[in-house]
Amino acid sequence: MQDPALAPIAEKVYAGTRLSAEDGMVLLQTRDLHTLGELANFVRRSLHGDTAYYNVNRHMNYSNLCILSCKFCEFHRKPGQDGAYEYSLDDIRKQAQTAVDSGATEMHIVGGLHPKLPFSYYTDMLSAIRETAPQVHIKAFTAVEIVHLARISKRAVRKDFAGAVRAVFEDLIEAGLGSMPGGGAEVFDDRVHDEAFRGKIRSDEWLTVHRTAHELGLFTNATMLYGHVESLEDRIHHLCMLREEQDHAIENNFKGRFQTIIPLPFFPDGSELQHLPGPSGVDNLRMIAVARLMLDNFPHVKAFWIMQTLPMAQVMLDHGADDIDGTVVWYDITKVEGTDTHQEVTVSDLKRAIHEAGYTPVERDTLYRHVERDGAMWKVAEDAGQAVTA
Ligand code: V47
Repeated sequence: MQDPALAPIAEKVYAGTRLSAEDGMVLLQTRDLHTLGELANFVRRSLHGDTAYYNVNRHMNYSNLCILSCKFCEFHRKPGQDGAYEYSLDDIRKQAQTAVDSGATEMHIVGGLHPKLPFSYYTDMLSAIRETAPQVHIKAFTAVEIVHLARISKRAVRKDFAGAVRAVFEDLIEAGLGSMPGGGAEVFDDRVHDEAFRGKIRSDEWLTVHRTAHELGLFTNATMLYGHVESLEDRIHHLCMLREEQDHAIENNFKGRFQTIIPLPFFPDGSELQHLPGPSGVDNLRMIAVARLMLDNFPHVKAFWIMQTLPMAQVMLDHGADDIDGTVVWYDITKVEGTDTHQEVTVSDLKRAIHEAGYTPVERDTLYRHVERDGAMWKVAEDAGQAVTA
């Protein structure tokens, strides 16, 4: 061990003791990446052995029109602006059919906060997908979209925020919603919020939306967008808040929980923050490891290969990550610098990458149940329960 400051933290990790925010700060600043990776790998291997998960999914961004103008986001457009679009129900049905044809187990659906579309558009969207692709799991709408839907469906958001959100979820679940993605969390800090994404919901609202989803039995994910105007303290605070929220779900026996943390490296290009350098490879590796070590009650850590790149995701499997996400991706929100916005790899590419990194590839569905596949045909393995609960 090169950094003696890591010794007491290592003791805690091997004893299964929860790390403090101060420990998190030491981990984020150490130059001893080797020991950091080793500790994260210890936790990752005790939860998942040599399994590395991937899935077969399709992303659909139904519209890029957005009433917000977050500085880090280069996806949003205003009405009439070049490149603005929105999908019709027919477009959505076609996307659902493509998901079926490509053997996807999941559609991951998010969009901007559209200025005009009525609430019925969203429930019709889910119903249309349900009809066209009954087997495909619908993971849709970030917390900020859910709040937008509560507002446009004229629910009493101001008077009873949680009640309004609950009512929206009930309608969406009835129309086919299966779970929630982790987007829109950014970094839970008011200064960063006001500087980089003013107008978006704040941390307490983001967490209330996820809490309500968990109460209703929905599994959700959580992200952290880092490498922009936040401080290292902000990152640790963000992780601690997520950990607390997960404690709450566990203590209250909610049927739903957070499944995975997805650290998202900020890509400056095309955004209003493009003067910033964005995080380095070392920072990305460190963030995955620290997320694994701090979030002792999250079963999974996802190295989203689209944003991390596949070679980095391979290395991350040894630094705390157990999941690299999907194969067939149609993604505009999160483009990787210098590449096409539509990323696609085959199952064989992902399996090869995982094998090469020394792990056993396991296809999962959205809820981390193992999947048995024959080409585009698939089923959840008979012995597949919820894979791991941390
Ligand atoms: O919410 C926006 C982020 C998120 C930029 O739940 C940016 O399984 C980097 O949430 N640079 C969307 N990131 C992606 C997301 C996600 C991805 C994969 C899996 C899951 C899951 C969720 O992308 C947004 C925002 O935080 N983002 N702009 C940018 N310039």
